[in-house]
Amino acid sequence: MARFFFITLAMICVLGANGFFTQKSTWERMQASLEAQTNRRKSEEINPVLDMFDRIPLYDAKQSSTYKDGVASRAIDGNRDGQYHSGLSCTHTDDNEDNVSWEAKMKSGSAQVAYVVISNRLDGYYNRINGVKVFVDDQFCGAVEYLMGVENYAVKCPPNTVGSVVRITGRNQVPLTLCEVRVLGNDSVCKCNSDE
Ligand SMILES: [Ca+2]
Repeated sequence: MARFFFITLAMICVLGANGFFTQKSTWERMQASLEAQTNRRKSEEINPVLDMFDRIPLYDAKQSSTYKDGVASRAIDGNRDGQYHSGLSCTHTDDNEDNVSWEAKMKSGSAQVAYVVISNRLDGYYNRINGVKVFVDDQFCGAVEYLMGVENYAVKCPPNTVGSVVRITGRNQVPLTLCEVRVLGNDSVCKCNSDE
């Protein structure tokens, strides 16, 4: 009888502990989901502001290296699909590279830039985008701070930022993946190459 009692007690302890850890992981998942929703909402709040600007067309995209088929032009193909393998619309530089960078020229020759919006990949490796820096010519606009659940990062440039090349630099030893880069502002500053 005593043996049965101890076996039953042991089973209750095991099941109880299992339930505790299951509840904990459920709680953590709920917290992560809530954080992602909050972050997504914050990023969407800025959308009406972005709608006030024109999208500056880009061309001649280049990057410091290319991993397999993740060519630089994918960041300006008009497709924000963040599924790297099925979407075929995100760039990818080599692994283990320093001085990682991507850049493209503005079709208008020069433009006044308000925001540079980067669409992140959505099938993993999300935080590779953290710390990525955005420049317009030599003007530093800002760096991306990765937030769970956020797909699009709007980096604001200082007032009156004018330039002809948008350049994005990554972190050493971390591949740079950009699913889309949109430059928002006013391209009426200069129509030097408007026939392209
Ligand atoms: Ca794309």
